[in-house]
Amino acid sequence: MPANLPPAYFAAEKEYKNSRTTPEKIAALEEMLAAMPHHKGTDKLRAGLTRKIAQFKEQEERQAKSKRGSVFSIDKQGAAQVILLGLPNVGKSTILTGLTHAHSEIADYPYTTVIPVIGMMEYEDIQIQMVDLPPLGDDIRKLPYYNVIRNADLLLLVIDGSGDPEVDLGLLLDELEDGKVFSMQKSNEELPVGGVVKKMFVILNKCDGGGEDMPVGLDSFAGGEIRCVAVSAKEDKGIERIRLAVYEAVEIIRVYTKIPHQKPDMKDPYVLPIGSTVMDLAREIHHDFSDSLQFTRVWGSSRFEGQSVQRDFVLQDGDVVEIHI
Ligand SMILES: Nc1nc2c(ncn2[C@@H]2O[C@H](COP(=O)(O)OP(=O)(O)OP(=O)(O)O)[C@@H](O)[C@H]2O)c(=O)[nH]1
Ligand SMILES: [Mg+2]
Repeated sequence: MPANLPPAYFAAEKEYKNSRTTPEKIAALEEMLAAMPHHKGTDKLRAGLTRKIAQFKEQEERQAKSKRGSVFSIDKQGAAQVILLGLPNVGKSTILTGLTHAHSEIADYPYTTVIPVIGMMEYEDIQIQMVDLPPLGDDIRKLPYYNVIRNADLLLLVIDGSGDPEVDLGLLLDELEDGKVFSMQKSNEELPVGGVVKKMFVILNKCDGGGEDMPVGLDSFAGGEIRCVAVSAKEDKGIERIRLAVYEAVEIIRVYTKIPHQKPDMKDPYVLPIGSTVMDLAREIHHDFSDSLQFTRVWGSSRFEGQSVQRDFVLQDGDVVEIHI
């Protein structure tokens, strides 16, 4: 029996052929199905379309699932990766918004942030990656949440300063310990199998109305175990202290390079861990450089400007280096 298909069917079929994405394909197939008259001659065609729609929907679901997983695998960018984490509603997203140009939804109800939100924080001439994580909650270990935490260079534990900070910090540290993540105080001998030690400090948020009297910078907190920065993200107070404290805590230096007889490039510094040597810098610039390195001159931390230094010379933040190969 002939199918006798109407023009609307062929228009939808054309749309289907031109469609690129899975949702577009599903929409076009559904239009084809809707335009198809109901009679014996179309039964086979109808069954075929229904099957195709089901296959594409399955594919769409698979794609959505893999996307949900991948939001928790965050490539490092910039000089360091820093994670904002804490209990719900403590102001993590407000802090991210204050420190970066990123937009993270802020609301007065808990569990607002559902996937990590990433922003870049400027510190003088470098950029540091900040990640606003969904709050710690009951089902957190089901998520690949701890992969993000274990991979980070620094954790910022955000605590509500208007509540009971000591109790909340205890909860947070217990939660992290359950995920085998420990603060620097844990010595290596005490570490359980699979345990990692992370640099971390506390941001005591919601210290509103502090003005100039607000506790200055990094006061000791929780028995002096973990350093603390008091801020009011809502009133935009203390945010600059976070910037500086993060820079200090990630323990990096910026080193500038110069070509002989030219002015140094003071724009894009090389970022290296504290304690790095001239040799480490040479390797960072190009892996072959370390073999062919002849001599190096340094301006800044060496005793004489432009002094020639050895390969194992330990560089300082702000040094200008001229490498001769
Ligand atoms: N009083 C006061 N309120 C603040 C401060 N910082 C943030 N808030 C408020 O606290 C509420 C929660 O802020 P968010 O930034 O969404 O908190 P969050 O930790 O990201 O919340 P979740 O994503 O749900 O975990 C909002 O109503 C903010 O306006 C602050 O310094 N003082
Ligand atoms: Mg949030």
